[in-house]
Amino acid sequence: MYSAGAAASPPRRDFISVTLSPEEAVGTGGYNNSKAWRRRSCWRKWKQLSRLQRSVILFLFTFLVVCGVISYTSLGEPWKSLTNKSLDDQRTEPGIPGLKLANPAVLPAPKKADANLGDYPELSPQKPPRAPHGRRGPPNLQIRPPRRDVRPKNPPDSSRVVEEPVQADKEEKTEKSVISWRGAVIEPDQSTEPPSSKIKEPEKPSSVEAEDQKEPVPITDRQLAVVEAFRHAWKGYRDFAWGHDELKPLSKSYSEWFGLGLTLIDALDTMWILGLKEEFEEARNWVANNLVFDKNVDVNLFESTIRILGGLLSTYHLSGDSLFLEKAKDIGNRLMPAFKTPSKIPYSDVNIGRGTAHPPRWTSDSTVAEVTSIQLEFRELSRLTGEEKFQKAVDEVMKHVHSLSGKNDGLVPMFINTNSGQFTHLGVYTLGARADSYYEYLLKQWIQGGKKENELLEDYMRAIEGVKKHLLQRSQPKKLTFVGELAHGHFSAKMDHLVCFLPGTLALGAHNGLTADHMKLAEALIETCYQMYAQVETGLSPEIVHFNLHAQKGHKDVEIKPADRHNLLRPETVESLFYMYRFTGDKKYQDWGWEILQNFNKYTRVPTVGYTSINNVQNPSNPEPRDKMESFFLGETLKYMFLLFSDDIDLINLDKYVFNTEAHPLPIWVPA
Ligand code: DMJ
Repeated sequence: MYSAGAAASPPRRDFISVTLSPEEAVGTGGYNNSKAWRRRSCWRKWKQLSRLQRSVILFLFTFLVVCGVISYTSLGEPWKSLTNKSLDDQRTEPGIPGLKLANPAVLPAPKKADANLGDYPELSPQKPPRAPHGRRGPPNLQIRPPRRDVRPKNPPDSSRVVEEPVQADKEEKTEKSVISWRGAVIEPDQSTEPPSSKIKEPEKPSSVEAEDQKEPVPITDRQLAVVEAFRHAWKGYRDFAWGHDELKPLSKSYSEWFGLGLTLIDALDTMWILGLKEEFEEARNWVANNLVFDKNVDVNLFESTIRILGGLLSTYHLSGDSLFLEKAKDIGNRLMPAFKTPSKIPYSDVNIGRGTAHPPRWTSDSTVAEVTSIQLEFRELSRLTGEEKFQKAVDEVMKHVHSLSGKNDGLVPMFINTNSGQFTHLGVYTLGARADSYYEYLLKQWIQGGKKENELLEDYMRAIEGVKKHLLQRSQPKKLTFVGELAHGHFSAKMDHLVCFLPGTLALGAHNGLTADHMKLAEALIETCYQMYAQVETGLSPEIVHFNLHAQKGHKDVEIKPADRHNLLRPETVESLFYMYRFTGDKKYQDWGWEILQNFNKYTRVPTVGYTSINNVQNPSNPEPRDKMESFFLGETLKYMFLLFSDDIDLINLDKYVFNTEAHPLPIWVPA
């Protein structure tokens, strides 16, 4: 036993006194390392420290704890991902021991042009409906490319390796799936749910929901040139045709078709997109104070749907102004009598004041394109109002046409009888006038509805196969791929300018996951449509061209008949250029559009005001102005030009909106 300090000595602060109890002394109890002993011993030692010493120790301890917490939180994430990564690295393909998913699989090659339709999962019967009608909002894309991929400089080869690791259960599905031009697939079970006919809740406009919050993309010089062209056209309309259907720019007057301010309504959303606020406000006031549908006037169901109903709906979505929805409801209701026919295939004309409808005087037929290209608008009207009757009427037309015989590998005749509901004038097939937008709306309805309505996709895929089989040919000498016509088994090398909607539609399908060869065909066809301008003396396309199938000295690919050499300021080529630029980023499409705009300025611009259709695209010294500016020049042609020259993919994002056939963007629905 010993003491390390005298008990009677005065307390000193510069040394530590340790007193051992007898049990603690060596030799009495031996070495004791019990927990209780250690705890007591530490506590005693702590108490024997001076206040300064304790403070220093406490400070150091606290400092170490704080450092530890900070370093744990900052290392946490990398640590977690490191852990996950190593787990992923170790994960193997089920059923294939040892095969690591880190090695991406190669997808099967795209289907050939004559691929059996049974290969497409979309063509299998639909599952029963699961949920009510889709709501508006961001798209539900099966294949949503990352932003950086939206505009690849070089569209990838269809057989390229998929960059993302393949999911465990993908392999079997890819065999049955349609392969996109980006090498992605459409899953069979994602395309099986038809829309419900039950529409309950009215919807809000798309502008009300959050748009992407981002810096505005600066407007380009070419876009400014489009704004200038629009202003020039609009000034003519405003000064000489205000509130009437069309401007006659040479005579500085107007023409009426329905007497409903067609140009003004068609141009509303273009002004919104171009940022022409003042012009928009003035036009809005006219709609508020002067647009009256209670008129004893016959209107064409198709034209008033795509231009007026479509224009009002898209303007409602862009502006959020309920005035436009009220007007859309009004015209929509007034068009409904057209569907009161024995077959439910609508009549071509409706008296919107009297509530009566009728076919043209000389026939009880309607045009196939007309009765099948009103669906996007009526379906959207149902979704917005909650009234199912609009959608029911147009869906019935599609179902009926789907079930009809008389198609040729998916290609439809041009007429349908409103009494019998059967196709008439069988044996003639075209992608031009009277049939064109039937094909366009098959794809666009499928996109609008969230890619669930299998019958629409089935009909679209079949029709494109039919085009490839019966209507595609190559011209001489440039070997341009074009879409001709078939009449009772005879091929005609005639192509309407209207057919130039097709490259854009094919590209849109490819963007939404359809087969890679649709994109290839789109690239070939847009080149042809451009040549329909470039090979002509004014650099403007005629209404119709005939292609040379055999090389002849001194002949170009494109021949023009005297009756076909007019140009109505139509949009189809510019429309397709817009899609092609959006999806490929290839600047040549912008350059082609720029050439076309300059030629419109050169040969169709009336120096004082407005633009005019012309009679002769082959005569640069006198293109013979027609004295009429079509409403679609402002509604479509200039809008697509403006969008073509933009590098902002969110300026009408094609994953959120689908354009109707008059270039009015409508929202893509989200599945419930
Ligand atoms: C427009 O009214 C529409 O684009 C329609 O689908 C076809 N005709 C004109 C434009 O050319």
